[in-house]
Amino acid sequence: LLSSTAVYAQTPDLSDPPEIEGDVITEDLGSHNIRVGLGLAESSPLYISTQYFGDILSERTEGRLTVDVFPNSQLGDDAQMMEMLQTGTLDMTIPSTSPATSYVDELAVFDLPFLFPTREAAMAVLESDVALDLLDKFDGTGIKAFAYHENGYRQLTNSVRPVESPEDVAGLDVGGLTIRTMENPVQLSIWEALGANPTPMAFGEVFSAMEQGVIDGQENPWSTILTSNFHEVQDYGSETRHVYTPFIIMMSERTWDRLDPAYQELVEEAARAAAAYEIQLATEYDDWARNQLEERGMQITRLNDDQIAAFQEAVQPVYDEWAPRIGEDLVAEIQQIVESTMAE
Ligand code: KDG
Repeated sequence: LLSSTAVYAQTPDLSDPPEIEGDVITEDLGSHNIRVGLGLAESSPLYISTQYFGDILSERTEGRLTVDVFPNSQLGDDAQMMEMLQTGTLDMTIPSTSPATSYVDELAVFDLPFLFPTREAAMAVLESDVALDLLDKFDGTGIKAFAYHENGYRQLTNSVRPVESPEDVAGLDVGGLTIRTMENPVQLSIWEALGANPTPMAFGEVFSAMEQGVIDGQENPWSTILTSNFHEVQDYGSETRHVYTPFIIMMSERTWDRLDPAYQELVEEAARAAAAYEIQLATEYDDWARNQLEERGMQITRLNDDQIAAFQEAVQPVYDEWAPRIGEDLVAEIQQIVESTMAE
């Protein structure tokens, strides 16, 4: 396992982790090694911030709490790792909200396309009581959810053709692109509405499915596309920004129950600090990753407002179908927060 300093050195343009502050717990309240499984790679902002989470715990407990991070879906995919939290065979994971909707239906609000016109709007929502209350809904599932991280704006890549419009996705005469989606019904609806052949699949299988030509493309933030080396098997990218989904940092209730209350408090605090740091890293990483991808040969299409509007219009049926199921009130509350940031 790489140390956080070594990990950090891989991406020189990113901010250093904030100074670790707060009291050190000198009393021996037991020793625990916390295993965290991630889907993403070592160079991802998520991995770097999870190392920072571990550094906080270890520094503030004189090494009695330690964290080992297992990246690259090596312990399982998001769905499997959440099940492992329930059974207590894994301590922590940080999945996308999309597969977590099988525990908390309402999290599907984040799957709605073009919900956040700006990152500021997304931040205002993630910090709001409306969003934080959704984390409490994990109560009773065997999982304890602490905070949102940023996954970010998702962009489309494929190996077949440049995409500037929904018609390019649907491929009118030649047939729709086969696009891997996250395992979530709203994501499926989005790509159906765009005329693609959507194929839900766990993240860990995406690279080889693209390499073998089982799928034409996928969609993820630039940082994930870069750190998972998708550019090696994808020639075209489009800056669609069609969905903004967060990650959730979560722990097995069984692990949580074994921790002394003072450690529990520290874990919660460290999770929030790691989330804040990750959001900063992810924001910094986004443009940098896109430029890196271009330097490495990916042809990236920027879309103007009219082109984005065409995608927005094409996915309108997704709102009609899903807003009532997710809850009209919740969707409206989130949209209100978004609008309040746009009015400023
Ligand atoms: O650890 C996070 C990943 O497992 C996953 O959630 C990444 O956005 C993702 C995807 O496309 O599945």
